Amino acid sequence: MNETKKIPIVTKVLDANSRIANEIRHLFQHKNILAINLISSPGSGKTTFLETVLPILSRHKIRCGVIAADIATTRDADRLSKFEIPVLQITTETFGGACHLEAAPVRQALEVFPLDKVDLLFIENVGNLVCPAEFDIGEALRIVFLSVTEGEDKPLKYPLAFHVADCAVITKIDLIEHLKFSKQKLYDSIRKINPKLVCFEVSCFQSIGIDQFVGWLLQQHSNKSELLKHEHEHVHSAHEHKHSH
Ligand SMILES: Nc1nc2c(ncn2[C@@H]2O[C@H](COP(=O)(O)OP(=O)(O)O)[C@@H](O)[C@H]2O)c(=O)[nH]1
Ligand SMILES: [Mg+2]
Repeated sequence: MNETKKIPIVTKVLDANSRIANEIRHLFQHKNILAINLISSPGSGKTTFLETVLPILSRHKIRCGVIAADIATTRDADRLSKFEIPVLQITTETFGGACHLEAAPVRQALEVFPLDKVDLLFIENVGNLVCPAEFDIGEALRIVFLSVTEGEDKPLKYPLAFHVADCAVITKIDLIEHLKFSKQKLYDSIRKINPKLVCFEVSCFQSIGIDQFVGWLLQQHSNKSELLKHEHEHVHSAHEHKHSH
């Protein structure tokens, strides 16, 4: 191996977040849990989406759990508590009000989370399209949400979130007729950042695109053993990108 290739590896080993994230990843491997990090700006519809897909996944006999992260409230966990699945809220206020999840609070949450009761764990990150994209939390998949009301240029403005995602869910598609929103421009933006990104257009209010998404997710779940073997291939690029705070 030549010298130039060694440097990023050393950086990664020394990076505390990556180290904890890898511990978490090994825990998920050991427990055979597919963990999915949900990233978006506030209000793009992550919790509503979970409220929509959780009952469907339960009918497919997938045992789900949710860790929801918020700066100050437990509102999302409260909304999800009706499903009788393990739900835990992290309020980052305790960790200095961070605008994103880091691996350390996730590891702490996992110490008390009933991991033996879940096959699939959704981790709803703090609403923010910038910082959450930079932190590996040991997940196997990342989903970025973008509601049509946010505008079709957001993938270009927040490239990292789209670059590190495995799937994009375009939400509130029922509102598109009220907006000047060009799907063509959206997909042009997405393709510039991440040509392979799997995209779904959904409306939770009108049940559009939900079955297609669930189909994809079930496929990922059945391929879990393969997904859990890999380190997140985007970890590196995320950490090369300097955190601005
Ligand atoms: N029109 C429409 N509104 C939605 C849809 N999904 C969520 N919303 C609304 O968007 C707002 C924010 O949703 P929420 O799930 O709390 O977003 P989060 O902050 O990303 O978790 C709420 O007022 C929802 O009712 C949808 O499919 N269509
Ligand atoms: Mg939410």
